[in-house]
Amino acid sequence: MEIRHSVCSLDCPDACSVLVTVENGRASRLRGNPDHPVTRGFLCGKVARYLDREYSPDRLLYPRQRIGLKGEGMFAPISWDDALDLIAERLDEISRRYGPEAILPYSYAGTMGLLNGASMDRRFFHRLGASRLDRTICSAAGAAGLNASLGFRYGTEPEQFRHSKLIIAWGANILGTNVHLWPFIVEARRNGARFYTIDPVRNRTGQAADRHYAIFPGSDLALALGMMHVILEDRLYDADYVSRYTAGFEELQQVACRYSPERVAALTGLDAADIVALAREYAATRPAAIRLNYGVQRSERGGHAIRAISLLPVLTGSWKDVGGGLVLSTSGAFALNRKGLERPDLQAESPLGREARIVNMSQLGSALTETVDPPVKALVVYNSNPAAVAPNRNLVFQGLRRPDLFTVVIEQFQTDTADHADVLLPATTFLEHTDLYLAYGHYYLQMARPAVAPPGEARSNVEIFRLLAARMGFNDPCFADTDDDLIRTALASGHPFLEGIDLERLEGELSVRLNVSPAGEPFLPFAAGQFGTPSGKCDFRAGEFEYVPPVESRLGDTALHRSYPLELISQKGDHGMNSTFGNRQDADEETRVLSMHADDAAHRGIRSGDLVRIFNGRGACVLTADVNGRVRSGVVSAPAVRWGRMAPDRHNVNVLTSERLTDIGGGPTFYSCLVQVEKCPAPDPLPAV
Ligand SMILES: Nc1nc2c(c(=O)[nH]1)N[C@H]1C(S)=C(S)[C@@H](COP(=O)(O)OP(=O)(O)OC[C@H]3O[C@@H](n4cnc5c(=O)[nH]c(N)nc54)[C@H](O)[C@@H]3O)O[C@H]1N2
Ligand SMILES: Nc1nc2c(c(=O)[nH]1)N[C@H]1C(S)=C(S)[C@@H](COP(=O)(O)OP(=O)(O)OC[C@H]3O[C@@H](n4cnc5c(=O)[nH]c(N)nc54)[C@H](O)[C@@H]3O)O[C@H]1N2
Ligand code: SF4
Ligand SMILES: [Mo]
Repeated sequence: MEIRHSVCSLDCPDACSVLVTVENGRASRLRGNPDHPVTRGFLCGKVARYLDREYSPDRLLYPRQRIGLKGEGMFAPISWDDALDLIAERLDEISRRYGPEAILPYSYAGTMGLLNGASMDRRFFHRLGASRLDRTICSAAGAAGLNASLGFRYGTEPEQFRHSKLIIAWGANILGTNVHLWPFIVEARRNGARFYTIDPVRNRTGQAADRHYAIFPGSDLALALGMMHVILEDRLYDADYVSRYTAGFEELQQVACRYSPERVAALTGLDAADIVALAREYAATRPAAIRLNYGVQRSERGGHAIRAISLLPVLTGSWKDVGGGLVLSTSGAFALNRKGLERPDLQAESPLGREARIVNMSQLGSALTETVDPPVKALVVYNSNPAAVAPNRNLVFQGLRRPDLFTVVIEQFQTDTADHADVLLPATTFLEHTDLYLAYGHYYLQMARPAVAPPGEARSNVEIFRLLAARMGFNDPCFADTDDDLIRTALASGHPFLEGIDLERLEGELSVRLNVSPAGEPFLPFAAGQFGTPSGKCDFRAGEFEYVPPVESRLGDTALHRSYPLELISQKGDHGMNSTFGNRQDADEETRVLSMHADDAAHRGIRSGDLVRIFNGRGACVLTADVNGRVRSGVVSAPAVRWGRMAPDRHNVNVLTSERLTDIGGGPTFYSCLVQVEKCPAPDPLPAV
């Protein structure tokens, strides 16, 4: 028996340090590393049971070739050699005939590992001259918002939340999606801190809060401006901090003065008195920390909302306090040598000879059905399940089912997307390959070696793209780089946060804190200004801050709202990881539920347990109603993302979501989605594929 070390690769802020018990080459137990300062000896429920996935009889173990119709999921075996030859041949042919931009990679954060997420794959597509994918589907609007205000994508350390006296979870389901922050919040509350949630859905985190603010979906920008209004009017801001480290204060005052508590109450659905009290308490409590998560920015005004919320701790000078400030992501501190890993310069050597066009991944349906010059003729999917997770799923299906589209899918399981592959290749899990991990919820860089051997003929993404590069005749030496070469390249950015961190040190220590502050001292990123904006000052200039309700909201397009009067939030499920555990029973059960308010259910004759049909102009799906007090009237909520192939009607909520993009950043608007709900006697008949 041996204990090996690994890192959870799932798309989660916590990036846990994992101890793997291995007996006779087989993993028998996973647990959280007790010595890791954020993992602190526990894993979430999903990953504590990861070995059922690792050793599942449903794992894809050998390459396969489609024999049935696209979407039907019928495949025959093919050897690795034949599969790679076939892919190389088809990509080459498509590139010659239509130009290389007719090839589109599609990947997201199935693994957060840098090597298997964004290294050899990027090099391959750059050298090919393929279309570049704008990876917007999760955090693009939030990133744009933070960059506009703070200039950096980092913030308060999770460990410092224990010192806070007021913690606001703003669009953040901490117990579900960031559970390793929770012990620090528990510690703070034990020392007298109050804990509030601002969220249209009262999920487990909201139920555990001292106060819950059930805000209208997508109206956070108005609330942030309303809080500023109060803070400014009551002179509760930190005049010294503001004058030293910010620009555009007068402009902010002019905008905020228009957002009186009464006006904001009408826009957000909160009580004016509550807005005033919240703003005063936030500004007067030291230290006060905001855990902002990505829920806020999945709506039409999400980018500016993030921008405005992240100005609150600037206004109050909360960044000066240990246990103050705000965090949306910490990933910007991992200043790795991305260019070296991804080699965008290889595009110059491609048949295209220039930078390739950019395709927004949040509009995959349109990309596959409408794009011309050239049309997308080949799609290579890895680390993602777009047939389940991308918006306007019916349009995505139209694209994926085009007979002339050549689709390669690299997967661990037979997902909705895998069902549409022409060639399906089996991928390793994080327990089976080497990788380097940043985090978006803490400041520890980690690396992992394989804990167990891959089953069957599964291969890592790095290896697959290395092999494909050789098949295509790409002879740049970078395609022969080993995993260790890639790690060394990634670390060689010269950035002070990475100074003294090399492969040998990582191998020895497994997890290394970035040099964001001297050892033992808290990281206070903006205590003395030092914003990442061109001027170094926080940019208050608020010209674009006028709050206009989302088109798809109760205060948006009136005609649309009349037809589809309910705002759907399809937030993250506790048992899932986007669609990753969609084949597990608990995840499937969770994602088949639609939470409704009693009034909305009653006048539709709906009771808990009834099958309901949710629909709008883009599609319809069947879920089970639960009248549970988690949402206010006019809002419904269904955790995402269900595997369509598990559902009796083969659909999930993404048949309802739209390709409309956020105000800034080009992100998706999953949570600005109007629907109607009706009681349905039976599921829709099975669609023909
Ligand atoms: N268990 C679990 N953990 C996960 C994931 C998962 O699927 N399951 N997914 C991972 C991924 S990919 C990500 S990006 C992170 C995301 O982590 P979070 O951002 O925490 O997750 P979300 O569920 O997208 O949104 C958080 C909360 O925002 C709320 N919300 C929705 N719209 C609004 C709004 O307009 N205003 C406000 N104030 N709140 C709103 C939702 O109801 C939800 O409770 O979690 C990661 N961790
Ligand atoms: N309605 C609705 N839709 C959403 C969201 C929502 O909240 N509501 N959330 C959105 C968000 S925030 C995100 S991030 C996206 C996430 O969407 P995706 O990036 O598609 O994430 P997952 O659904 O987790 O699927 C990841 C896939 O990668 C595979 N995988 C894991 N590791 C590896 C590997 O090493 N190699 C290969 N080849 N494959 C691997 C897994 O088996 C899994 O099928 O979904 C978005 N879609
Ligand atoms: S999903 Fe998140 S909380 Fe769960 S083990 Fe992985 S990193 Fe930790
Ligand atoms: Mo995400």
